[in-house]
Amino acid sequence: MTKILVTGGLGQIGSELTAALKNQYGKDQVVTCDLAELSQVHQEFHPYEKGDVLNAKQFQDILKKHQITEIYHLAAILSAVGEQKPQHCWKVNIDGLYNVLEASIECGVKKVVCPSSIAVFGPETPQIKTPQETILLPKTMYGLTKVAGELLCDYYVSKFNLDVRGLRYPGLISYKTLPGGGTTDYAVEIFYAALKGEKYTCFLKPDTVLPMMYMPDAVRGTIELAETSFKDLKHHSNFNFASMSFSCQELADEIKKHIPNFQIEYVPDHRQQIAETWPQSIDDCTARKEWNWKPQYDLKAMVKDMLHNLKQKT
Ligand code: NAD
Ligand code: AKB
Repeated sequence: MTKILVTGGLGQIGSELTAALKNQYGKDQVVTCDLAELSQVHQEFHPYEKGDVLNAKQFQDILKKHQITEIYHLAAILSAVGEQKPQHCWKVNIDGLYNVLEASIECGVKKVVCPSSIAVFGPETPQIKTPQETILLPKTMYGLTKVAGELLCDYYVSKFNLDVRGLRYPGLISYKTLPGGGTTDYAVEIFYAALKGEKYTCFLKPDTVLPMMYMPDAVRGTIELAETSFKDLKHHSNFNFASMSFSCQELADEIKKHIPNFQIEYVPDHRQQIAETWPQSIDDCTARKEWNWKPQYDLKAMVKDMLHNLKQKT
């Protein structure tokens, strides 16, 4: 029987992926793991284990206790925080991943899903319709942990026959949990300000274009990749994954169609430099071919749905 562990399960993606996996596999079949104390964690995330992926022994004990067969490994440090704390970013994203992969072999885990990011690309990469196979020369600590992470995951596939899969997520937009310190976080924060009637100060320039995706597409795509037969996959840990691209100005203009008084100003900070090293759009034809990936939300549909759901929440 499938028994799933979601590391980093209280984060922006984990909090939504956990719910989707519980719907699919059963409430008790999905264990959430994160740094928070059990007493601080809402019932919807139970069964829950407080666990640090840097503690290899503790992590193995969790796998054994729950007889885990699949892991969605989401515990990580994102790009903006990673530039503030590069050593910690390396530790969590590389040592943490290594512990998860080693523990998976030791404890007989059958499948590991581990996200990568568009942060694997750098300024030398073609920025428009970035191909699947291309130059990977990131300039951030986060980006280089993601390149090394992809290579490490693929090594465990070929060397140890461990089934490891991963996608290069673009910036993800969601209403349930706030993002955890990335360069694309503006595309979530902007909605909160707009609905509060506040002027939003955007930390990127108005014409900065980045690849983005709405969370329902990201969650569905992740589960679809996880459920594809291993024999149908030629790639494993590094699928380009895309749906929409827009500039900060284009997002603000779309929000203004619903909230005409919405105001925005642009005060670029250190995150502008990171954004400028990333692609503007992604070619995901390999994901479309190998596991039939197809997004459902474009900018217009995403903005309408975000505003609708955030209004219910606030
Ligand atoms: P997040 O920051 O929202 O959540 C990460 C979670 O990991 C947090 O809840 C945090 O408490 C936990 N964590 C941190 N250090 C830990 C440790 N040592 N042990 C256990 N847990 C720890 O991140 P997210 O946005 O949900 O990202 C999940 C994955 O997806 C990451 O690998 C990230 O690089 C990738 N990704 C996310 C995006 C995005 O836009 N959200 C885009 C590209 C890739
Ligand atoms: C970040 O901005 O760090 C993430 C990512 C694209 O990996 N959202």
